Amino acid sequence: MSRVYHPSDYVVEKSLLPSFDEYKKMHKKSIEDPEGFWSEIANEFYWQTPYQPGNFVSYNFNIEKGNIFIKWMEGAVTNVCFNLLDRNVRNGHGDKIAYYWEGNHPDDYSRITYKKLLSLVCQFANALRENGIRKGDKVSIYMPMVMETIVCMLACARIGAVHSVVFAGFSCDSLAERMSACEAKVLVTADGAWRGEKLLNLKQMCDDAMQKAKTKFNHSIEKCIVVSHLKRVTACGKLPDDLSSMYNWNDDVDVWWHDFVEGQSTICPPEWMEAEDPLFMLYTSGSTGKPKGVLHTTAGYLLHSATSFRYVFDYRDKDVFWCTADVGWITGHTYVVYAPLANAATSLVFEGTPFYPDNDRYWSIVEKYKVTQFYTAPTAIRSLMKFGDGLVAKHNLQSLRVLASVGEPINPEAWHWYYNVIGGGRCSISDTFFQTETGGHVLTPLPGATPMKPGSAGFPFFGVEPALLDEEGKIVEGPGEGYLVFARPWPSIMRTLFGDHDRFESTYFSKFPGYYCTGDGARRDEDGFLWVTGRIDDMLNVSGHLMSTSEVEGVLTEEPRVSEAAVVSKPHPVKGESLYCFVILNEGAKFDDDLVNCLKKLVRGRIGAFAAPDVIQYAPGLPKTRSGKIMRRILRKIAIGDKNIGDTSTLTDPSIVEELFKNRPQK
Ligand code: 6R9
Repeated sequence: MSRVYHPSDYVVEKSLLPSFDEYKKMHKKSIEDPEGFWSEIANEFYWQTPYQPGNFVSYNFNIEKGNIFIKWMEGAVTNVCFNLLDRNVRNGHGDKIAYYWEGNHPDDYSRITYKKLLSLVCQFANALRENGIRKGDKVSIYMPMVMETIVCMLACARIGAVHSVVFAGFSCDSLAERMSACEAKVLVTADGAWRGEKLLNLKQMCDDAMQKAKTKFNHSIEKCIVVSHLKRVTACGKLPDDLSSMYNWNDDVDVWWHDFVEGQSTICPPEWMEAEDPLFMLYTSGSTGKPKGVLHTTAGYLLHSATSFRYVFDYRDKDVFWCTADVGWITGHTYVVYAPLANAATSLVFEGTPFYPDNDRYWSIVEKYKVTQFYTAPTAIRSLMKFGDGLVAKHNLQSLRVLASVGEPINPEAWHWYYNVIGGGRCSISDTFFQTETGGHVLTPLPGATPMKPGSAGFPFFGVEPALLDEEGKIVEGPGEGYLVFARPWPSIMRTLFGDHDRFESTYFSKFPGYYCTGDGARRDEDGFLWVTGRIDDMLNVSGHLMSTSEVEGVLTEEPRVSEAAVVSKPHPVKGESLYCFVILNEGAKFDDDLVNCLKKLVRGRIGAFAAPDVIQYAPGLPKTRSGKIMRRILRKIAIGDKNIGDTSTLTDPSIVEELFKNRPQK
């Protein structure tokens, strides 16, 4: 029964794509003639060796016919950093602002032009080269949202090193695991950073991670490059008088960023890269076992990220684009770093939180910089909605034209608030569905062109051919629900999981031969709109952070008092989902507040603060089938207190269900 919203005249007037018919025509061309469609876009970029016509894309998506592979523009040679910076400077954008930087404290801000960014990138790239970093070497990045983070990523791209950014909210265990898995030679970090009034001891986390990497994974970091950040920003809480007491310093490994780049030339010849050479990898949680190193390559990622940015945000010259995502996520990689720069855009990088110094920080930033496109996550929208409309009304948000959302399904209530209160009923909303694995948007409305329904991610982006499949792999035509899959590659789909092509094939291509399987479910309505309904594997999405239930269960059972654990997702009004954990105890162990607190702390420490469980429930046993499988469907019902649990006849001990209902913590 959802209403259709058509793009307002305000958006349509000068839109790059002013009608739905125009979208359909372009989408059709992108499917029928990928080479014709994408080569036109490729022509805007610089190629050291141009692509060979006729060989634009080759792939195998069918595991029954052999190995899965995807290649775009084979034979072409280029450098992504050169296209983002040198090309734009040569085209007259040297003095254009690439980024406004807004610090955690409102008194801290700066800006940087394309020309200046290029020279900083070259200096850092030269320093990396001087220290022996070459094409194919891996660089881990554990940083706050500061300019050096972007400089470092682009410097890697310039010399062909492969960066692996680890979100600075991850624990030192997670960092140790990720930097060892990618065999990083270098780790780049900062001494610390403020998030609101909270001090993040980043260097100390890196010290612990380097130690763990050595003892647990036998992996050593050659150089740890540290940005001296705390001294140059306003302290938002207590700081030790002697900053050096916050961390260890090992002269053999640690070096300050400013010393590292000292005396380096601002000119650095790029490493010319093959179209399918790796650009970066980014770790994401897998439903079982270790995190997956999603690998993206050069030419295809450049094409798709640049194109999606242009159309999905309807970016125009003089616009100020703001994506609030941290660069530790794919959204930050693509839509804070690579895509805006590929379009010579001006964008904003924000270091802080929406709640500091006040709950209207986002709106005051929109007003201060006259932001035209604002891109955030439903969890942020929901948490800001709670403070009412008054805080929004204090600010002039007239500059906004396009609003966008990413990370999880946006509930219609939040959508309407975003549309009416933030967008004043005048802006388009792009509900962008994508994944670390897809590199860029794959389902999304396009401002000016696509009608919108609150909560629907709309239609496929150019080059993307979605399908819904039932459990048997049969295509669901017309209205219906099923597994969301894609029938062909678009340029920025991942190419492999680093070091584990078998896992790549089995995770994404084995369930339905011939298709890339997203792991999400989706519904198509009678008007053809697609609605992503959420994960269908054992994954949780808490405030847009993906994690697997088995990952959390593994941590819970590390506690000696716990013998078995089962984790399910429980709907949460702000976070979208939250963790509800059942634990079975070892003989003689007691379930008390101490245990609950220990377990919560353990999960925070092992995975990250965002993973902290909301509820831990004592379980005398778990509902299991005769084959020993935990029936999570029933646990999810217990978590929400819904006694309507359906058939329990396959359980070995149905009485356990009643006991678990009785045991629910009273909160
Ligand atoms: C970009 C990003 C991917 C998972 C994805 C899905 C969920 C992302 C969504 C959405 C509904 C949207 N997701 N965007 N669900 N509507 N607009 O978040 O990447 O961290 O890899 O997560 O997030 O479940 O499969 P990533």
